[in-house]
Amino acid sequence: MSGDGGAGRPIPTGLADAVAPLPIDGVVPYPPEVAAHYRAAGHWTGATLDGLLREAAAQEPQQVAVIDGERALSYRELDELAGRAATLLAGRHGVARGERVLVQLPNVAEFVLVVFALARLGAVPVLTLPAHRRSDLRHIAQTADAVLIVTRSVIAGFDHGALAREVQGCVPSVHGVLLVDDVDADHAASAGGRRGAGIVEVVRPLPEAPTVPVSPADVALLQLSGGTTGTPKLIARTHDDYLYSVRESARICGLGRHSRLLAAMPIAHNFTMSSPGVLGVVHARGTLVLTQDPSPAGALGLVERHRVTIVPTVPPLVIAWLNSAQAATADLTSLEVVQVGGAKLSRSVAERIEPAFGCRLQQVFGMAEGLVNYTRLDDDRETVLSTQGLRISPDDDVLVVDERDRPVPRGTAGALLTRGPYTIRGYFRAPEHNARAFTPDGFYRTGDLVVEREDGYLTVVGRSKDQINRGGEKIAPEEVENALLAHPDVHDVSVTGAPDEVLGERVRAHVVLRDGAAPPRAVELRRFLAAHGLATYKTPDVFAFVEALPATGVGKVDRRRLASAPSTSRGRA
Ligand code: OOB
Repeated sequence: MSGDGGAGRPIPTGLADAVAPLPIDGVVPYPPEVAAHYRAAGHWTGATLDGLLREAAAQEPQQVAVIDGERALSYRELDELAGRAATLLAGRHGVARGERVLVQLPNVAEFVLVVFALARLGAVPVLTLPAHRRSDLRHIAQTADAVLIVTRSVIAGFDHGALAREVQGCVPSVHGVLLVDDVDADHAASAGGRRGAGIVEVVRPLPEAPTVPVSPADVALLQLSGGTTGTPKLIARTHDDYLYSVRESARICGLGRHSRLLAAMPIAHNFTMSSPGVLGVVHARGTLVLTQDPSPAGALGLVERHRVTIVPTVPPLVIAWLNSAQAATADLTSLEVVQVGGAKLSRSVAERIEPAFGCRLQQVFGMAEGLVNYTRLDDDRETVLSTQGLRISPDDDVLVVDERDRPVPRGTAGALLTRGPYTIRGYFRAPEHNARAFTPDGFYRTGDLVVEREDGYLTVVGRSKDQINRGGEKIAPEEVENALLAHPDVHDVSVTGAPDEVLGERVRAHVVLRDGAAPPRAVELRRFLAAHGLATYKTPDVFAFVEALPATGVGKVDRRRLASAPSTSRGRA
């Protein structure tokens, strides 16, 4: 290990220079005395996202940071490229400290590069999923006042360049689109740029941008909430709070320099980013293996090829791997931990994981809003199979309450409320929603029903929020209903979850047609919803045409009755 980072550069401390936090309107701050406690307790260390990479590059310049297909980037290369990409972002797109940039990228090295390039400028990535479409993106870009959209021309056969331009066209704050695989698409004529050149190639000759000093209390990135209303909510995570959860997650999951984490789930998701995920790997100076192909052959093939040690999954993904031929044939001896989270893992599936993969199972119950629970690697078998783990921090306040917010006895099911050193105090620019989603003393109402053991371990037993969890993908019924109501033949609609063995839940739409309208075919309705800009994963799996929607005593739609109704209708046609 070289003392000067191997490049004559001083070793950065990872600690932000003392600059005042940037007030970003709409961020709900931690109360000052609470923040002081988190600092005094050593949870908040003053480290920043940029410092995280700088330090890794200084201490382990040669270590491979990212493997993406046949490409590999060392920590030094990643750090230098991030600095050069920052020069491009600042110089050509005018991106400055505190500004929000919408990032929509698949699991490719450019995602990591762009996130760290933005961090160098003190700019704020807004992490969207490739599956998001116009309706979500427009709302997110508007709420965040995003100045730029960074994406790729095509992801999984879909024209994201066109989508980004469409969003740019309807959101005035967005003044540019940067395609990482065709950087000069916008500038081909004016600047004489060459079409089709990727960001790595284009930025190579550029000088590295210096680090823009930020405050560790600044927003590091914006995550998306699964949402329970018609529009997604934005979650502003600060450097201090996010990196605390990252460091502790890396420790709890046993990450070290030897660790190789396979990102087969969407990389922008909070689980893949921080639990311990991408950032945990950088913290531990391990290696990140990226793939856009989560199939058993693709993913388990990479485990074998790159000697992967840890892999985050959601239940349907791990079920597909368990049921595959590769589970028996691939050499999985390098695996130490298979993490499963995002949705409830059934006991029967949980029991199969350790024998099939020859490694530890770790259950992860987390949320982009903050709180993450893990079963620990040395927990007994019963705990690992039957609980969703224990909170990260002794300062995570966990309350299990009845419908009047009174604590229930241990061992009794109740609603989970939480606050703590890495849990937000309110969504970004959503004061009305915050009044409902947070208690007056700052607890987040998770909407999850849990049972807490004497020792603090939680088991998720249900949900009180209006949300569908489709194998870890979160869907707000209201958003799907609003989209369907725009259809000329639809008079009324209610969207619920329907039980599914693999996904946990599927999306079912109960549709009342206008008088005289013939039931449209499921494919037509799906096409309509796609044209409406609804994300594909939110599109109903099943449409049920009903005469009327059942009502509760107070005249609201009786979702519970609908949810338990047998499935009578058209599936994915
Ligand atoms: C993770 O984050 P989100 O924001 O996509 O979703 C959070 C919600 C939780 O409130 C809960 O309803 C559900 O997803 N959930 C689980 C679960 N993990 C998450 N429900 C049952 N069992 C589990 N193990 O999903 C997320 C964020 C960080 C790490 C892991 C997952």
